[in-house]
Amino acid sequence: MAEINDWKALAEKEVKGRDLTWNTPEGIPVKPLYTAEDVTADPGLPGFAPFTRGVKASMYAGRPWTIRQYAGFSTAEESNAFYRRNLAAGQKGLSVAFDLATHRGYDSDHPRVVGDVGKAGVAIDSVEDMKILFDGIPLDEMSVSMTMNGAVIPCLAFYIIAAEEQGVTPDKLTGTIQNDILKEFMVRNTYIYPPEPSMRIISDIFAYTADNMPKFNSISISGYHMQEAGATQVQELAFTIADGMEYVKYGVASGLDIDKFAGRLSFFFAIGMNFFMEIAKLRAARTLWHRAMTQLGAQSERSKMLRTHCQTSGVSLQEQDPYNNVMRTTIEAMAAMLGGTQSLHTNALDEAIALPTDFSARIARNTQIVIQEETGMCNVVDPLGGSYYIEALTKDLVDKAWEIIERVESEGGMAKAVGAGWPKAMIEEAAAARQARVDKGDDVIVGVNKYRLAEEEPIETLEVDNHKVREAQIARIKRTRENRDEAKCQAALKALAEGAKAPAGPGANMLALAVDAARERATLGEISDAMEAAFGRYGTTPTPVKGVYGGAYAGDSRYQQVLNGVEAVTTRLGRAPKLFVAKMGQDGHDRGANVIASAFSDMGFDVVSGPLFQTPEEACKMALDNNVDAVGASSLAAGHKTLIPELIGHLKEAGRADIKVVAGGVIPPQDYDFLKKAGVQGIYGPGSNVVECAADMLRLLGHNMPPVGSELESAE
Ligand code: MLC
Ligand code: 5AD
Repeated sequence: MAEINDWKALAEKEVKGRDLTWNTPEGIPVKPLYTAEDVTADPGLPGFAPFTRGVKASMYAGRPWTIRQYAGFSTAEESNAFYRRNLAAGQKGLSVAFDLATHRGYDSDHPRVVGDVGKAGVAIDSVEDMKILFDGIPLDEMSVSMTMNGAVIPCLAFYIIAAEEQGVTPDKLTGTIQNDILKEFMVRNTYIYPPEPSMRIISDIFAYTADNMPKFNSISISGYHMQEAGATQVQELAFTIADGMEYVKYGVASGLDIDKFAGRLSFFFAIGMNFFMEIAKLRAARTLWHRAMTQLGAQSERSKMLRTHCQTSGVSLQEQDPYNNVMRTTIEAMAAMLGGTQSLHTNALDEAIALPTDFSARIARNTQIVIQEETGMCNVVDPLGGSYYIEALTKDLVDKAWEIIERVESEGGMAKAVGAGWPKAMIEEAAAARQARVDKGDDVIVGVNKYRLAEEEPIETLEVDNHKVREAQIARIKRTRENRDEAKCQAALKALAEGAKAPAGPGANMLALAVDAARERATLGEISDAMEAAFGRYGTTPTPVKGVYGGAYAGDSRYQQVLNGVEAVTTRLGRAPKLFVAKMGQDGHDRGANVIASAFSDMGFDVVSGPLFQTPEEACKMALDNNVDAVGASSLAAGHKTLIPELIGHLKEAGRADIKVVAGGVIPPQDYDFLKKAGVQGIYGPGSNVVECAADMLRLLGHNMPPVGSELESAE
């Protein structure tokens, strides 16, 4: 029989000595062949510790994963109708997407959220909306996930009361609340309060659900958003497990018995295009959590069992040639199920353009149904168990992630690390490096940086009439306030405000007090304000990384042309051209804004990064105060048609129509004309090459930028 050295010799001969090792972004050298020698330990059996091969003995052969599509838009009525259509067509569990106003604790009538109401999710202002959202959906039968972190207290309270008024007691509720604030401070940015009180809220929810809602998952510890923000799989794994450990430590410190709440902690991971790495990641996550929980003193095996939801990767999907996204999502869905997920959302093909339509949602849902019902893939548990490559990769990921977890632990845990900022910086570096690889064509994206179509047919997308939704919501808030017993409502809000000022403890459980206020029809904004009075509101300014993007481009001729261009403009102006990267509205997706800020700064622009959540007026003021040449408005949550024209209006009023405004992010091509008429001078969707964006910016600033592919040299 041939030996490994024989194989090596033969393979080397075939490729004439070329090194076939693939160095992944996680820093894992992947060899072209794995053999029994690479497998150092038996992974055990599914249903048994450390659950590497799955949390259930029978896995999908016994019960397939839950098809749980994340959705929500416009009003509660429209989202309810959408849910019902999807359930009738084979979806199994619900998952609510709230709009950004709701996430950030503002009622729909608040002046800061004019562009956000009903846009990226459903608007929920009080228990009245929550009741409509689940109208005709029995909450003792349907498991419901709610992605809510900032305004977690009012939303969970509304849910409990909506169920109560359906005649369903809390002990019957099954589902999950995201309730994961640490990753909000790191990457997702829909926090409201500072870290300390935010962690208290989480412990309060653990305590309340452990006592009253034993079937409800009290948290969904999420790595998803880290990968979306650019994290490698090792970073996603490490920081998510470390976040979980931190929550457990807080729960224990607040007086809870670890085994009383740990069995209801759940997880959430992204599944991107690195197929085998993603499968191994889920296996590694289960192994790591078992190790971590053993270390933290859990006794029950249930407490050490990592159960997870997965979502295919949003950032892996493209605006260009969008039907390719169906294939991408299929590959990712297969990785999630081969990794052993409990629940799955598959993204729609129009991900990079707008929210799903009935059509795109159907294809996304059917991707899972086809795998479950047509392929026979569910009949065998952990079918890749024992694959030399998968087992070796699982171990590599466990080891690499554990190194980072040990660093976090040695520095006092994840809350401290988040405060210190290094995990976020690490993720942003990985994001800038990825962007450079894509822009240079080292990482191929079909239809974007390779095989790009000369012309694209527009596809039909969902549009939400934000003004109409806002008016309807405002009318319902008014009716709710008119019909409630004002004295009772105010008394409940007062008790909540006092509880927030008091030290944490059984009489001051935020969720218990908010449930009382929700029953009296207090609104989301009122409940949030009552807590804000004690806790304050949190805000930060981004600090983009430097040198990573530029470093990857050393020696590239087109990049050099841009550097020359920036130099020429600098000489002409007597200072570097100044770009203000603005984030307006309640949209906290800042990967794009940070990547642009890093890359432009590496190219020699003077970049001002605005804080998150500005109003157009505040953004205008910042542009004027800094005397910038251009504003780049980054928008990923559909507020662009309201917010960007308003900004341009304010600049004009201030007599500074000369300041150029460009826009980037998730902007449907159908909106380009509208924005251009409003004065936007450049629009950059997902998949835009950042070096070419900079070249365009130089043109806007009056520089005669040579076309792509021309000789190096440029004249001002
Ligand atoms: C499962 N069960 C079995 C079985 N398989 N019993 C016997 N044999 C088998 N083979 C049992 C389970 O033990 C469980 O009961 C019950 O069936 C349900 O199964 P589950 O596996 O727990 O599934 P589910 O209820 O769907 O819960 C999955 C979860 C949960 C634990 C991961 O937390 C969840 O649904 N999360 C979804 C989170 C989500 O949708 N997030 C969206 C984020 S979007 P028991 O009694 O053991 O519980 C987002 C985007 C953004 O964040 O940024 O806006
Ligand atoms: N409806 C459906 N999917 C949504 N997502 C976010 N909001 C919604 C919504 N309202 C999905 C997208 C996005 C990810 C964070 O969640 O896939 O990339």
